[in-house]
Amino acid sequence: MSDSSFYLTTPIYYVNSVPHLGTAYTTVAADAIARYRRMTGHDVHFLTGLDEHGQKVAQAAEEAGVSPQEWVDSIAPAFTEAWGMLGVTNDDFIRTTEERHKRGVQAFWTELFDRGYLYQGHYEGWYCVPCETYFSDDQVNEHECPSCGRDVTYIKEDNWFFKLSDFGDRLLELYETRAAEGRPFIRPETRANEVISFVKGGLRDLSISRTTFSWGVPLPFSEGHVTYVWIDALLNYITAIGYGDPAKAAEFEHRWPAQYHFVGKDIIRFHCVIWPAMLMAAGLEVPECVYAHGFLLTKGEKMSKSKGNAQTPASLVERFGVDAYRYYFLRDVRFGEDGSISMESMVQRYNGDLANDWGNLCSRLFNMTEKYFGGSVPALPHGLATDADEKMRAIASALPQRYEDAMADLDYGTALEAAWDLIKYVNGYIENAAPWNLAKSEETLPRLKAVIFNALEAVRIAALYCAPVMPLTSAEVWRRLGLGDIHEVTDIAAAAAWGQLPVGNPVTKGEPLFPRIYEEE
Ligand code: ME8
Repeated sequence: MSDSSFYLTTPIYYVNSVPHLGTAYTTVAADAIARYRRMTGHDVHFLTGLDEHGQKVAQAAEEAGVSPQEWVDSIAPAFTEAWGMLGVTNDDFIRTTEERHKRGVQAFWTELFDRGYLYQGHYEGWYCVPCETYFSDDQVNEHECPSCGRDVTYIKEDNWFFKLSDFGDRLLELYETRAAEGRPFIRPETRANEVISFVKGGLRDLSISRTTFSWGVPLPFSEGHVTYVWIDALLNYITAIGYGDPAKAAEFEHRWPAQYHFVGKDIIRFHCVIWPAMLMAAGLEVPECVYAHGFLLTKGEKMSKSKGNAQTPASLVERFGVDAYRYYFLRDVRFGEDGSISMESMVQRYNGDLANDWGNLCSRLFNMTEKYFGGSVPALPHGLATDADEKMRAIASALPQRYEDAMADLDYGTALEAAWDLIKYVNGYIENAAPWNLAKSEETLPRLKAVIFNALEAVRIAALYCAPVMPLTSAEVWRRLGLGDIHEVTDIAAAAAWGQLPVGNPVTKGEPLFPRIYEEE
């Protein structure tokens, strides 16, 4: 990985249903980081995609009376469309049925085979098709999957195994040394204990192939075996950036290891135990960090396809708009922890933070600029700075570091709060300065100019720091301030330095950014 390379990924989602608020949550959170890191000058590569193999897909296709490929092809567009609608700026979209992926998976198996980490054996035990997970007798109670509660099946197969049990000590050492170095492999760190005790409990070798169906990537050295779907899926993180393709060796070298794998806490063991062990076995570096966030809950329950309470993002976007959607989930749910979501809290956030604080500030201010200065940025008179002006500059100057610290911690709420401190201050500043009174006399004209200039400048800066989460409205605020494309900013801290709003720039009023929503609508 080169210094500026910043590779981040989401899980690749199962194609057994369309995107819902849960899968959108991980994807939007990753997008906000990708956008922010582009604005801090990083060479970002943001990957998402689809997990298209496995027994579950094969069964779903059979029930639908189509081939598995036809089945996955019919669902894939729902994901690309949903991510497009949510303003997700992934640089690549991998589907595990693509040739580049299959080639990479086979290259990986050849490598592990040559290194002596694979052997043939017999598997007998439980399997949950919806979770695509193996379970031992002691994990299964009354034929129920310990993870999703649905029925498990008993399978007996001659499979290939990966010597996962060889890696317990090396994994524990990884968790420990990384934590000691202050760059934990598993985050939030509160989740590490669960993984550590699982590894300490002793790892069993892992069955990595299936023989009773054929919908998967064939093992290159053993006919009739297809790759176990989870292993197939994990490899997407390297096949997408060129692993196994000699023509892409330089790209792989540049991008790998990933900075972040964003996942939900449901799939932490796959990512924090099996995945790093696979990489170690292949002689590859492990990622910088696996971040396992919490669940979105509705009425106290995990939102999921299997519970039937999964909602699609479209209806919320229709009502609130894309930016408010993104804002709500990142502002109201503490990343890393479970969070309850509801229509009431969404309306409240929308009306309070977005319509009242941010949207209203822009409307009032742009209106006043038009009214008092014919819609052009007034010059800031020299030597008239008041304490209130100084304080605003101080809040604005502290914003870049506060925001950076919070985003480095993936603490979106605190990052947004830092931006909101500025927005709220400007609202109070305008209220106290009362430009409508200053406009009444020639004598107070210089002060009026100063107040409007300072407030516009603060809004310019606030828009920069809203942009990773609310890209559309931030771009619009910059347009209304007569500025260039906010998405082209590659040094956000330098762009946020005070005093860069060009005097005389045309300022336009425009429609309200966040029209108020009434509960009964
Ligand atoms: O597990 N709250 O795919 P999947 C928050 N294909 N996030 C949620 C959520 C909720 N209620 N529900 C789902 C798979 N998610 C595998 C991944 S990766 C190599 C293979 C998010 O479609 C969260 O990120 O079941 C979770 O980990 C993921 O969707 C599961 O997606």
